Amino acid sequence: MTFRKRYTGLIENYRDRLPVSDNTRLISLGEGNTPLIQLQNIPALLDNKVDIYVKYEGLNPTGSFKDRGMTMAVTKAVEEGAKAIICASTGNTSASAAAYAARAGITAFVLIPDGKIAQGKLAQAMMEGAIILQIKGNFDDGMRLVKEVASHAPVTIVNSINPYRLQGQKTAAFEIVDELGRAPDFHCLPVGNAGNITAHWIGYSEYACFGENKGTETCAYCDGNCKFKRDAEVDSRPTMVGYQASGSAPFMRGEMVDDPETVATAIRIGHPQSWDYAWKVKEESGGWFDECSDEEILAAQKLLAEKEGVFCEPASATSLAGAMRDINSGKIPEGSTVVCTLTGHGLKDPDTAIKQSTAPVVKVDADLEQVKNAILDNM
Ligand code: AN7
Repeated sequence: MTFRKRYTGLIENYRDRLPVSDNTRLISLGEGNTPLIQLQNIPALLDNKVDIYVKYEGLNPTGSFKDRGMTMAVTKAVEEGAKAIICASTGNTSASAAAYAARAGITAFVLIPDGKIAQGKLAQAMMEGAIILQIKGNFDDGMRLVKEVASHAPVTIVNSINPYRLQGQKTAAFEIVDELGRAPDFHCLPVGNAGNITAHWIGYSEYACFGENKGTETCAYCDGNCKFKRDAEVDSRPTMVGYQASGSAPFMRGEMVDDPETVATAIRIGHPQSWDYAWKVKEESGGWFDECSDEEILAAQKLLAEKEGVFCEPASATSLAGAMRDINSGKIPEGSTVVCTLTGHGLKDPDTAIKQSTAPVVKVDADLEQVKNAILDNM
């Protein structure tokens, strides 16, 4: 009997493209390798015909894409002798940091905004033994404090300003290209700090610039000295599209936003940390930013769950909400292959889901006749 090789995480899988050595102790929970699901029912509802795939990052070990960056950041922190890590977070980063710190046997300090974090994320950080500092302020206040305190205390910052985070997260682009055999035409993401859109662009760029210096003039990250091998024949990169929630859309305003507000608490961020990188991604890829209202975001979240059985958190649905609008308008043209990243799992934020749900809850006695009638009435 032969066994399929056990999948042991993205560092092991893309080892030659990540900054680890043979002696590095890998702090991994088997992250990455998430499903790229082709939508079957939603495209038929749109005005123009396109192929849409969703990269379901909610199926990472702690339920969000943050695990890709965290396995790298915590692996390097431990290698460099850190005993504690710290982050500010709208929720997912704290859940991920707590888990990887637990795995490594070090301490995680997480700064979260008072009352504006989804229940699932808080539950995770608490169970995983993080020390939670709930601040009277928003994510941006937390981020400022984290940067300040790190020069006064022996803690390693694991927010996406830690360059290892983006290195880990770039592997999502590798996985997509490995599966499709090419880069998609458009890649749509929700944007908060803009770390993830930047990481994807790094990944696509590395894959497009390959082998014997094919396509070197398009790659800004390797100085034309790509040394890697890859399977897929890729010499193209997608157009990158970043969508923000209207109430916290600094990239649309062209300046920082001081009081960000949105139901999508994960992206309630007014001072993005990867501001300059993200503008560069937009320019280099010929892409754009746009914004979605809270109503559009929640409608897309619900549509995805109802029509495809894929449950993501509100922030994640921003990618699909924006993409659907741009497909209908033709800005994303007919015939395109589109990937939307679903950054986090729907179970992260049960309160928002239940609040907007219109699913009929039929109350019946524990009685065969009543159950039967309820079924026949609702067929
Ligand atoms: C589900 O957890 O910033 O543009 O502190 O959790 O790379 O910031 C979360 C961000 C999108 C935005 N979707 O990604 C945090 C945090 C979900 C998220 C984003 C986040 P970036």
